[in-house]
Amino acid sequence: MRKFTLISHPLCPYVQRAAIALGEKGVPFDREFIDLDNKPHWFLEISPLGKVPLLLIEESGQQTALFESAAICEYIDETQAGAKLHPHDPLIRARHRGWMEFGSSVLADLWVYETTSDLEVLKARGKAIASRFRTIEAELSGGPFFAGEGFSLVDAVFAPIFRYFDVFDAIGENHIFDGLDRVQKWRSALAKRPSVRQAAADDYHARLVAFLEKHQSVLLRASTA
Ligand SMILES: N[C@@H](CCC(=O)N[C@@H](CS)C(=O)NCC(=O)O)C(=O)O
Repeated sequence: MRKFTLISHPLCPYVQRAAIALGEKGVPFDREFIDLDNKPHWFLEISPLGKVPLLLIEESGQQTALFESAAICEYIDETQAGAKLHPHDPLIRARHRGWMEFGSSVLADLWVYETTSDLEVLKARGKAIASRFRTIEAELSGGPFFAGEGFSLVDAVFAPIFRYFDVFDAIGENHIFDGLDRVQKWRSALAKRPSVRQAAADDYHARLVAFLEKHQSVLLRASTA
């Protein structure tokens, strides 16, 4: 019997990917939250990059630490029962891996977008993110999910990205999804998915606002309209 523990941070979108994949497969797991500003010694010893998520797997007295969210998600998909989260066809699977990486590039833009105290930087990153979503709009078809009816790891990557905007939209207008009907429908379908809802803490919104305040984010005082 394997025991899973997800080493987490409450705001980390990469952690949420792994939690969503575990949730989709109905796998019970424990979560342990760490302070990334004061990383515990035991964590640094087992995390090669010093980053969350880590998935600790205990089996027959042995513990293995998996790192990197994409590797963790694929391991979960390959070893746990339930609907497959990666396509069977190698060509389509490779495309999905590409879109997962695309999601990581959106996260890189989002980091600057949410932490900058410079309005011009905020506007430029907002445009860059909107452009990324226009690219995705062209890739989406009937929905409700990225690849249609079946939930995939690409959905697990984008659900935490959309969760940021649930908070940003409550702060002010950003127009990032204007005119992107398919992206907006995809975003709403993901927000309703139980695995997505359960992947973040109940106080996520308040924590993200506190994070923005800590960084003196210009998002808190300016609309990019
Ligand atoms: N490529 C990694 C990125 C993980 C990542 O950037 N995690 C952040 C938190 S969201 C982290 O642990 N940062 C701590 C640090 O870089 O010191 C993955 O996909 O797992």
